Amino acid sequence: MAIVLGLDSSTQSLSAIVLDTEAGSILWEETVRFGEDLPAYNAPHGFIPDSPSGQVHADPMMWLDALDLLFARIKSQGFDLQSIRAISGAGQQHGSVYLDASFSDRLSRLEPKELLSKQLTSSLTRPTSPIWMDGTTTTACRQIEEKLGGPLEVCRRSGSVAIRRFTGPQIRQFYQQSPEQYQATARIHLVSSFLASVMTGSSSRIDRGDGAGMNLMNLSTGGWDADLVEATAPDLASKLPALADSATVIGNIAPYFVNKYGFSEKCLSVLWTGDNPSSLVGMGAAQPGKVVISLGTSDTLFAALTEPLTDPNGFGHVFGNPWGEYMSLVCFRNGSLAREALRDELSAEWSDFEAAVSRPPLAKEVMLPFVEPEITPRTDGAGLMRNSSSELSTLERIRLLLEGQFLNMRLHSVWMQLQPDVIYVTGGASANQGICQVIADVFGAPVKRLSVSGSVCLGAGMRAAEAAFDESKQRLESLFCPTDPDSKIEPNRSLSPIYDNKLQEFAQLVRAL
Ligand code: ADP
Ligand code: XUL
Repeated sequence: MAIVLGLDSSTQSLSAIVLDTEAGSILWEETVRFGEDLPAYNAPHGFIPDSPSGQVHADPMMWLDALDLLFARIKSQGFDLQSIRAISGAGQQHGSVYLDASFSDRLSRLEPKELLSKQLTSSLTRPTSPIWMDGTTTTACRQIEEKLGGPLEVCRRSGSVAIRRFTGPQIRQFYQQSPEQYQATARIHLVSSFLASVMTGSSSRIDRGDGAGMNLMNLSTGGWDADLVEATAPDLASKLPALADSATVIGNIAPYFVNKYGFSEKCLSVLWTGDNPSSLVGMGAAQPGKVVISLGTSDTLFAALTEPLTDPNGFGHVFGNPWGEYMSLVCFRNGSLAREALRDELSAEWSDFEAAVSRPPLAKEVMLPFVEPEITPRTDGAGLMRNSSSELSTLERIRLLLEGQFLNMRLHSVWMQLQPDVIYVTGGASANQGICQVIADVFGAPVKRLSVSGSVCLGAGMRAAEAAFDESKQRLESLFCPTDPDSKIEPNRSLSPIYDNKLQEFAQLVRAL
């Protein structure tokens, strides 16, 4: 039984949770918001704004400054970081960091008097990191699929057709557009393995759960797929870290953190995973049976699987499950930022999203919720399309947007063959009752939250305890993943026929795009 730290480097923030796994309690929570707390990076939502069309990158040095700021804050508020015995973390999936041969050496002699960013920035061969919101790699995707013999073959091997935000197509595009920098690159890390490397002071391996989001890993062997790697870029095999099981202890924490923030030199560092696989663990959903909807910057729906079931339509994914076999996932780019955009356009508040469900739905109206380019279905700028032009009130517009988001989710998760008795929700927007009510009504299933919010961070802490000290998964789940007894939201079943009709109407609008 131990004190462990879980970290979550997500799109918009870096969060920490400290768990006491003996008492079953949370000792500390802290968040650094990239936009507010690191304004010098001029990234209000964690990514670089006003980039060329479709390009979404972030500054990896911002993630390092967030680490320094996070630990400085926790220390200055009096929490004794020496008590922590193991750390793990999770990163936003698919994003990649490009480093030259000096990276390992610099990691091994990090100087506590300087910031991490100052000491590691010269190792970057690509100054910014493409993240999951980037949609610029259509050509690279097509080329990889052609070389492999088509999208279905890429999907059969890697669990997904070639996907624009996935790391392989991003690497191919970098090699094609910047061959010299590509050649100077000795290591390509995911966000998760990059931050794990920094925390450990040596280049980390990649967890198979997160590695499955690259279009480079072979799901059935659990290793890099030689044909996919070759089709992606020359010499890529030598630039990729090895893959490893999620429960791998990769070393002790780097001396930098011991000397600067007072961590124990015996503190163990456990491999990091992706944010969605980590959330699966933190929601207590690593065994098949629970369906989770995560409402963060992206909206995702996911569930554990024992067999890799792939999406015949090419939108869904199979990732590794850190505490099981596989997980299926479908991801939507128009999540919280689309809700924020409509909120701001209407000069509304989140309380209006709560109030939007207080009146009956408009039975015949549907809205496509694509404020921004969408991943599922792939569309670059459909906007908020509707099937009518009638005048709407503010609350009606909000409700239609929410219905559109969750009709889209229902439509694109049919392939998972799930029939949830309960849907478990997490992520920033899951605090909103109105949003949860629309989910319950559209899916016709009750919605519940867990007592501990922040399932990505929680999952990282639980993984650290299991991997470093062999603590029982069942015990960790029973301690940290109980449902909040007051949170159950029942669906209004009388609305089910209306939403069944709306789903047909919605599917037609999508087909016409
Ligand atoms: P990520 O982990 O991807 O950075 P979070 O899970 O922290 O994202 O969620 C952040 C989002 O939650 C914000 O962009 C915001 O739009 C949304 N959010 C926060 N509070 C509410 C609320 N009360 N109602 C609706 N959305 C909310
Ligand atoms: C999943 C995906 C996003 C990111 C950021 O495929 O792209 O959910 O992991 O959260």
